[in-house]
Amino acid sequence: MKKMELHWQILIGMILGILFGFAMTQISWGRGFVADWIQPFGTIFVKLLKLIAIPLILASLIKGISDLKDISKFKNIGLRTILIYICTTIIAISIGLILVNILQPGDGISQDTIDKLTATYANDSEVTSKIAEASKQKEAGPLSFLEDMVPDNAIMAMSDNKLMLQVIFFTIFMGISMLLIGEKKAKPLKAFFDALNYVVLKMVDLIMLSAPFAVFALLASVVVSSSDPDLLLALLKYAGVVVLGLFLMIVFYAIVISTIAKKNPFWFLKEISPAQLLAFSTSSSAATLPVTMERVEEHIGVDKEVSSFVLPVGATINMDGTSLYQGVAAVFIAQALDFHLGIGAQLTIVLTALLASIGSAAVPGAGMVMLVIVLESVGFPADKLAIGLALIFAVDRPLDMCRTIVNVTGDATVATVVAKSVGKLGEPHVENWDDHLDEVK
Ligand code: DAS
Repeated sequence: MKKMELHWQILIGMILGILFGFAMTQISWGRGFVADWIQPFGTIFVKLLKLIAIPLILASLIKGISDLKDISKFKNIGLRTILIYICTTIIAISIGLILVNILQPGDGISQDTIDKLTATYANDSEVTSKIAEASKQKEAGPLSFLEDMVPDNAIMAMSDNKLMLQVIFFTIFMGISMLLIGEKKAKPLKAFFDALNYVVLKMVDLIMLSAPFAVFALLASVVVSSSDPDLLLALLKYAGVVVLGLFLMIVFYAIVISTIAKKNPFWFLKEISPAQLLAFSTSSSAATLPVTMERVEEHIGVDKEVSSFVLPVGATINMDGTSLYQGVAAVFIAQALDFHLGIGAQLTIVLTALLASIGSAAVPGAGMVMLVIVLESVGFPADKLAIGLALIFAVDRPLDMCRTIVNVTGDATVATVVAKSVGKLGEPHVENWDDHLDEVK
């Protein structure tokens, strides 16, 4: 009997996890049981994926650059990638601002609901820590993100996923230097990274064998930790505007895949669906990166020369879902707290949300930290920041899961478009995931 395709296995794991989570909320000891005995398996899975993200970036980026015949092609890929990333992020923020101004989810929020949300979350340690983290980032200078990109210790940089940009910087520097010393001298090092690349991709396969069970644990944990339903209901319109905007971004990507990459958009979305489902389950682009790379290279047919640069860079600086969310959340909070935002302020939001999404780390909840910077950029009163974040905190985790899907889908779309534009979009190498897994047996 043909084995079930991976994305169906993951989807079933997610659905069972959600049902199990709800069942556990009906039992007095249920929440504790999930936290103590189920959640750790989800945490271990996310840690395993993050564990191999850095070696994978190192190996595939070195291979991608050292396979190039000349540097100019790499400059070409790099320039196109950054430009297209900026364009998709600006489109995402604009969609968010248009929707939130038309649908006005912040109007009509009762003062009673605001007071209840404030009382519940304004002093929550997560809310206050995000404000503190944002003000720390704000103190840094305008070019701090450039300074942060250069590691002063390559090994240390590889020890922390948040420093992924530093690993990318170091790897590009090393890859270009390998090109410059000539093929003969670089041969042993190139052979090492080629082998490392195969090993790490095999590790992705092995880790993914546990994906259905891991997403069961992750989703059960999210359900048991969710906020009380009536607060969720009060924020339903706001959450609906964000989800509608995210859905429109997926439609936008589908149009781009069809018209520019000349590929069937439904086929494209199906082939990257395991990465999207993991993005949803883990809320982390960094953790999902190894799977995104494997799907884009082997199931879409994007050459490693492109994917090995575009995807790791995208996971750190291209967060279309997050930037759309920041546009909607900033205006929603202003509407709910009667803080008027003119068109000038909203254009400022476009710029700061673009920079904020570049600065957001590819980890759960990062987008909310950068939201503080977006709010401060339009003069939002500092003493109301905690209230503002409290208004959206109850639904932030499920929205983080949704926006991370869009972040990952945007990266995969841009990788496909860039590959098409430089003639590096071939045919998929693996018929389906089963062929991959059979190799693992
Ligand atoms: N969870 C982040 C990511 O990994 C996005 C966010 O927090 O907005 O993409």
